[in-house]
Amino acid sequence: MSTKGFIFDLDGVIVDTAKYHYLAWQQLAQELGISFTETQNEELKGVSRVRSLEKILAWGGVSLTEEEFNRQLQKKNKEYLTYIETMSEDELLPDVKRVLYFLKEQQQPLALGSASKNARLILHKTGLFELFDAIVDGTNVTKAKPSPEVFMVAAEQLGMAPENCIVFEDSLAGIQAANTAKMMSIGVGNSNILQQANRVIATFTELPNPELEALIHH
Ligand code: B16
Ligand code: MG
Repeated sequence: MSTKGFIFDLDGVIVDTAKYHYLAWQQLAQELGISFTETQNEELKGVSRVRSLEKILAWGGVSLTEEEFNRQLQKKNKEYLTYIETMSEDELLPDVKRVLYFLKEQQQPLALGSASKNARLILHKTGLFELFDAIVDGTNVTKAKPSPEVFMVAAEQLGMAPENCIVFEDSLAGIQAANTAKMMSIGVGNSNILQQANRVIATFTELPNPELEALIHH
């Protein structure tokens, strides 16, 4: 039996939480008198919470004491969690459920590789938690993407060699992380942004079951 380790990013691949991150960061930016656009929000995709705040402050030319910085981080997450609280499986991106259940049926090991510290909560809310054999998130790793750490730890937890892992990612930093880890990278989203990926799909709808089978036997 052929086996691959399938590693999924969370935000932008399984669910679209970027819109909630944006709303929460926007509220914070407004309170600090920083204007912050949706284009700038693109640059925060796949970026850790701490690094995101550093970037927003730099855009606004604002500096904060360490205490205030941490207070703002907590406030942002509290606001973000108010959106996550009402999430359900209705918010899964197109065909995510089909892909995960098909791979599970084919006895393929599944891992999550996300920068988010809220990943487990989101998986519970969307009913996917039990499907994953390994969950590696912002609470488990020290180096952010494009470091390959998150995906290397995921492969290790699955007991799979990196060359036999396939990563689904929506951010350029995540694609670079997968490439550095010597894994197959599949970009989910805009092919202009994700040019460095081995392959790009707009959504999982472009990956019907026979193609998933082909990836398993690749
Ligand atoms: P949290 P991913 C990332 O998730 C998001 O893309 C990014 O915008 C966010 O800042 C980061 O998680 C940290 O999230 O504040 O929940 O810890 O794409 O790596 O799944
Ligand atoms: Mg992402």
